[in-house]
Amino acid sequence: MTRDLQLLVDNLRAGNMRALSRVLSLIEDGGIDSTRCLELLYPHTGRASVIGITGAPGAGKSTLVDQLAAALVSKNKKVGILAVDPTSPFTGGALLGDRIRMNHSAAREGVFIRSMASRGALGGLAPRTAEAIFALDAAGYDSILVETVGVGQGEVEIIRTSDTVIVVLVPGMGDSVQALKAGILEIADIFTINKADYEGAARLRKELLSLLSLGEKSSWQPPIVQTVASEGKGIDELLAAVEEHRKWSDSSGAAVTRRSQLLQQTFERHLSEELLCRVKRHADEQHLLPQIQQALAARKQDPISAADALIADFLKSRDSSFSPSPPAPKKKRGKTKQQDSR
Ligand SMILES: Nc1nc2c(ncn2[C@@H]2O[C@H](COP(=O)(O)OP(=O)(O)O)[C@@H](O)[C@H]2O)c(=O)[nH]1
Ligand SMILES: [Mg+2]
Repeated sequence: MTRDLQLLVDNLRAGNMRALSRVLSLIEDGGIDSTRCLELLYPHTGRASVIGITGAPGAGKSTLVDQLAAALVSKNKKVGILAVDPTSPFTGGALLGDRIRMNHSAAREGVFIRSMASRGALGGLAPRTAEAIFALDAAGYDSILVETVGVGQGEVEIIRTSDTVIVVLVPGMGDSVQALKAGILEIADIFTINKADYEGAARLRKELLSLLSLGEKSSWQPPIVQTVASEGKGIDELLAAVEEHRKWSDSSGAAVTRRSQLLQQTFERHLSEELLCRVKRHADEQHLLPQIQQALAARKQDPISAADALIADFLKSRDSSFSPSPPAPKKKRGKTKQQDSR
């Protein structure tokens, strides 16, 4: 299996898009193959520049992404697109819409598009965006564009995977106030007022400037770029702002800090996901859950001590299975290392 994965990663590195798709599926599924793949990919990462595009549904993110991709391709960049849309898990209409809207990109050489379903709605797991970025990075994509809908904590987390975050606002939608609420203002490196062909672009710009003047002062002041994505207007200015931000990040040290924070965050996320998964599996295998649920329902035990007791039980079972000279096996606890590893 390991040799197969090595071959898969070699093919991905050689530019085979099918291998890249397969690796992304493994990553989305999680599990041991995903872990092994990431291990093989990781030494080849750290080169790509990641641009996050966030904003309300319908703001024109996909249209912008398509235009940005086209502009980057014309500068001989290899472009990868990750569309993370929590409002359209698996078969949602918006997903299909995105595919159609971005089909210019799909047809363009050097552009790879992947839609990632947010697992938020289904299982509470954040989509493995950071890991997917590793795969595209190792596959030699110079620029990776990540599109997400800017609502909720999950998306803020996704957008932190980016070197530069573009927040897309639209005139006449009361966006500036909404943005402030969702904490989006804080994460914006660049603002785009898209649909600048609509009335109210100048007013939105003014509102935004006054909101920004209230915020913390930093050596980077987010520029505000006006675009009409559907007509390809303002795209060069937007890319110039991205380039400016990259230069500032590199020279100020912000880029290094942000990337190491991302690695730390990915480490912690995996740690908690993996531990939760293992403890739950243990509870399942030992048929502990009905008992716990009953005790909780009858208010015989509080939820905190129930969780602590389960963790203690899990750790005890691990101790006996990992101990170099295990004590006499307990009944129904004859767990082996193999059973427990993913
Ligand atoms: N008038 C106008 N329409 C736009 C502009 N940009 C995008 N659109 C349209 O807005 C709609 C939503 O765009 P889309 O890219 O799917 O938005 P997303 O949900 O943020 O990804 C589409 O019908 C686009 O053609 C723009 O700058 N001006
Ligand atoms: Mg979209």
